[in-house]
Amino acid sequence: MLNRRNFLTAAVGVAAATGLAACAKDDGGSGGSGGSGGSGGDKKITLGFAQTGSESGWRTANTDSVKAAAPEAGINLKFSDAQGKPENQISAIRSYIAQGVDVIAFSPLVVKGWDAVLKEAKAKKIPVILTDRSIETSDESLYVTLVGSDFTDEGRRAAKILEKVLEKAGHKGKVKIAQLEGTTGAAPAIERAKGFKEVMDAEHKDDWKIVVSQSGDFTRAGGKQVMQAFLQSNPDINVLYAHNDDMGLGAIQAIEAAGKKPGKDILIVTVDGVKDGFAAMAEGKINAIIECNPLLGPQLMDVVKKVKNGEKVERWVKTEESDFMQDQAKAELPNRKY
Ligand code: GYE
Repeated sequence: MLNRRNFLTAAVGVAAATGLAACAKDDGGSGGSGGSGGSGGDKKITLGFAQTGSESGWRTANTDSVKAAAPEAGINLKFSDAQGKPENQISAIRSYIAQGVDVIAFSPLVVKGWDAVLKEAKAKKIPVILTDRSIETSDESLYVTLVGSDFTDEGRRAAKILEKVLEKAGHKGKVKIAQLEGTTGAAPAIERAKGFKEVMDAEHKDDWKIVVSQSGDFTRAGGKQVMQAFLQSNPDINVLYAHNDDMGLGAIQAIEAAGKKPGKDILIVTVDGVKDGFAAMAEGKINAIIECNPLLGPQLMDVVKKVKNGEKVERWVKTEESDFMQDQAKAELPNRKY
């Protein structure tokens, strides 16, 4: 029952990637010299990483993974946390450019607004790697590759697993869905909504309807607050699709406070698969989880080295993931690494 997928992909832009990497600076930031794991020459690679913030359990696991993988790979890491503000991320990237780091990686908070700063990086010949989230740009040469998940597919998988959840619950009648969206303008929010809608429109036009949909900003507090409002405006909701576990967990509190049973009166599908999500699923409060793997650190360091050495990298390095139904939760919980 696990739908897993792994990948490969499109080699578009490899020329741009290698072009950038070939002229990357090698006056390696403040990293000291003689790093053990730097595979190109004897200078340690310095990587500037601009994180989104610490909005969720997923993000904490992602940050820990990046911080642990850098020293293991012999990479000198400069890390910054933008606290949910794109302007902070832009300043962090600018500061990495000023410091002359070898490579910049970042998880773009939102899809738009990066061209100016990325042009500055390009002018200094510093290659940029996107991790986790993608951007919208008219100039594909502004980044080398994206290391992260296929969020549109996660949305499709969420809709497909909801079919199984409804069947298992013996649900009859209209499916009235509340959607808790991620951060407005962020790739995972846009694409998880899009993939879900695609399947819904193609296969369930007559019986499924998203009756309310709003951003809970990927946080527990946001999920709770928005779900409270949903329950007041639409007390007949019978399904919740939350773009991440944390918002789902916040919503569970709101559902219980309203005297309803999460996982029964309201069937719940979330995305991520963090431990707290699995614990709630083991208690019967979440019905299915679409995994989104945050442990991108080792893969990212690998790509950083390749880019720095002028090796070819795929335009999109996708992450391997699984789907889980409630009856798998108890067995899987002890295996969760994040
Ligand atoms: O699903 C959510 C986090 O970009 C994939 O961001 C990431 C998302 C993740 O805050 O929990």
